[in-house]
Amino acid sequence: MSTPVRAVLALGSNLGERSTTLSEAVTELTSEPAVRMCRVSDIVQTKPVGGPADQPDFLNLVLEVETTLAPLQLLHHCQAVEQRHHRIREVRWGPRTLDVDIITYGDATSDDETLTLPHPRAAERAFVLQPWAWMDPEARLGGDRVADLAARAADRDGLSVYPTDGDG
Ligand code: A4P
Ligand code: MG
Repeated sequence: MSTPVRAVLALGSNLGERSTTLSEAVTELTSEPAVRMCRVSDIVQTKPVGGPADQPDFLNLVLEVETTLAPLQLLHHCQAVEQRHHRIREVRWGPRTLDVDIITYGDATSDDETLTLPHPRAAERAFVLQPWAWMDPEARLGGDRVADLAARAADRDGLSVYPTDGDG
């Protein structure tokens, strides 16, 4: 049995029943016996970064897990959960029912385009950094405090906490 590794996942949705999709995805991601839930952030509503100008706002959250899956096994698990939500992805950075990205996998680093670690754009995105910093005020990414990166991110003003009794 391999030693469990802490990984941080970022989830986003801007089509359909967004908050329901996110909470089902958290359940599905952590129902796999090799993936144990550690912490989950609040849901934030965020202005789209990149992609078509007129796409709807996103809901985003961050999930910390402990896993014995290897990095590529974890990526395939995340992609299987995306597929269960009939993800539509016609345009890069365009609207999607569910996006699951691996932000960090322990201290692993990789330039492989199939799985780049840490996620190459996470350090500049408040929609990942801010919920992560609220969930884990001590979190660090590439030597920086995640909270500091969040405060500097260009999209930080487009973000608000989404009420948990929201209708999706
Ligand atoms: N891939 C490489 N590294 C990773 C990783 N660390 N985690 C590869 C997950 N996947 C990784 O991703 C394309 C390929 O990236 C995959 O085949 C995988 O092998 P994708 O999820 O299929 O496509 P995508 O999401 O359209 O593209 P991309 O480049 O991953 O987009 P991003 O960077 O994830 O950005 N604005 C707001 N407010 N909220 C959002 O959630 N999301 C995006 C997507 C843009 N703007 C957003 C949001
Ligand atoms: Mg993605």
